[in-house]
Amino acid sequence: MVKITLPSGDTKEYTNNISVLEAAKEISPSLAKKTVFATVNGIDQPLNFKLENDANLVLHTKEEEASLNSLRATASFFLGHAIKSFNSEAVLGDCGFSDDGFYYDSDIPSGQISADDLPAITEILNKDIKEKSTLTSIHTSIDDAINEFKDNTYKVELLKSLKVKDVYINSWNGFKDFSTVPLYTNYDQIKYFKLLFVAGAYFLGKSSNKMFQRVAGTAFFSQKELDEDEEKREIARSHDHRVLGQQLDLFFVDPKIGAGLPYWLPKGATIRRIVERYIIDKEVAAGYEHVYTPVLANLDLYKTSGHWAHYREDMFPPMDMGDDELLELRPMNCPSHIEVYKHKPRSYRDLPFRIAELGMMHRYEKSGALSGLQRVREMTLNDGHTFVALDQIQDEFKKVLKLMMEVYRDFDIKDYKFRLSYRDKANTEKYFDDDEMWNRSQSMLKGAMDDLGLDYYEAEGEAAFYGPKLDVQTKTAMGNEETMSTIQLDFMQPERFKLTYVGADGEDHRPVMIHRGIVGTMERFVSYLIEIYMGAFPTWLAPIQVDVIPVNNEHHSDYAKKIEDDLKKSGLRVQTDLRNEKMNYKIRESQTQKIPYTLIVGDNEKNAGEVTVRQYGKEEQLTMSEESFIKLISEDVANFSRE
Ligand code: THR
Repeated sequence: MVKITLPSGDTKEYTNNISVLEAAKEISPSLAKKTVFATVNGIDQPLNFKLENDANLVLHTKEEEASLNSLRATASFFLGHAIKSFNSEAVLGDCGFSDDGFYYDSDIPSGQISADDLPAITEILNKDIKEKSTLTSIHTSIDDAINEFKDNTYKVELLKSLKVKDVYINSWNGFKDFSTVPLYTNYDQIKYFKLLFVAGAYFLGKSSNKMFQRVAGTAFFSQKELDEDEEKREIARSHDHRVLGQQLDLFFVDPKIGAGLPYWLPKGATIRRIVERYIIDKEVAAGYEHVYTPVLANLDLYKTSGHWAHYREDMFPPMDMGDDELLELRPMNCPSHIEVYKHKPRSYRDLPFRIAELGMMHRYEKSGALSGLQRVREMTLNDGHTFVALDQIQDEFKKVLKLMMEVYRDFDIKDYKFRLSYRDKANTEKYFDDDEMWNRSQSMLKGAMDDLGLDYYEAEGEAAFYGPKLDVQTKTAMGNEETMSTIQLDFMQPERFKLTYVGADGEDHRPVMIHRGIVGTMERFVSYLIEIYMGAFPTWLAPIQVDVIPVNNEHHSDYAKKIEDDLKKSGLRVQTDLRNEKMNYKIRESQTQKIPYTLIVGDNEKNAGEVTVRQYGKEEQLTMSEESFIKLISEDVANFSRE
């Protein structure tokens, strides 16, 4: 017999070897139904764990978050098995539960899982879950687990990276995996789940590591919760720039023409042009000189810069032009700007020397990681490189940060975090192996942030190969974290290119480079704007600012056109809707297209030289003179905000 003590202090005697589930049933069958796992003498154990000795027993029921984690870890385990059944070549990587679901990362050498494969994988999952085999989930030490998974280097690395001392080795029908929580061994209860998407995920979350394909899903204990979650995701989708990009005719990406190569449609291009003009003006005012440099260069340039040795995985293969000429699409603009610096001898009087460009570059992102305008293969970076003397670093860093803050204020960007991105010391393939340089530049960057009293978090393995970065991290509507702006310190490339300036002492000195992107790439920045504004852009950014609607095409088109012309002369972006549709339909359309101002013009307006104004999202209408409207909208544009 074993004696079990419950949290209430009550004790019960059972025959030896009774399982947790059976013990729960003895207490109450309805309690047993709700139990997912138990804590036995302080250690979490699955339902089919056998109670062999006297124990303190705490049952965990479905209401607890830990139980939901166990359910999702179990779903993740079966997902791993389903992926392996779907393609036996799949190498399995990270897996488990997350805040809002579960996931499994895999790498299939001959191809990749796409969203189209999710129904087939779901079918395998459903079949597996119905199969009545025993699932074991055995508590074990990390060291034993490392030994158990020694054939899969990824699993071994994952185990080593864990902060806990023990894990669970899970087995089912010959399939083995590990988890950090005990699985829900009554796995036929995994009924309310859904696979949601496929995305790229770097191993251990470090962008310097290999990218796996992540299949993500969610699971709950009831249909109701699954439905509520679906509703929440629906709201997120209404922010999703890919959905809005299509609805509002802003851009498209067609994998048949080129995956990750976006086409900017007129309205999207207008937003981009406004951002480009805005940022160029801002930078010129801040002392940057704008240049244009080529997207193609001799491969040697990227051999000198170090990109070829440390960044090759992200680069397109060189184009062999014959006669030993190899041309490379640039993955970054820094080497081009270095060439601008090198073009003439520089003196200390030229420093800080600030070069900027809306520089187009190409990076070979894995197809699974591509997403609308957020993750692309061709991008235009609002790039800038400042060449400074050692004692100018701090000051220039602060200037860049100030510029960044002004830009954020103008675009109303509030939701972001600062990340100090360091190298991964162990990864000498990705990062220049120079401890002194890294220690110096990392502590300089951290020192500058501490001086400014700004909050940040630190991340290893996120630095550029040539130096540490201050990254500004934002969240996409779908919850992914992306870098928007970046400020980077680089001692390496000036060294490799042997850059010099003549100092006040008449001697040659080595400058330091600060790389920076303020609004980041046009692609990612515009996608961010689409998402934060949900397509309802403030007037200064809206691709169409005014929609003029005649009450009756026959009688009021001329007046509508006249208004359009007048407004255009005032520099506004206007369209007149002369389609053969009813006025109310056109007004609705104007709202669907989220146009800031709709002007309705009929007899009264025509006779009085007025317009009836309706603002996006508002019901009331105001009639005013044309001049008053021009004044109103001009103030709105100048204020950079709809409010
Ligand atoms: N080279 C840097 C980058 O691509 C920019 O200069 C910011 O991240």
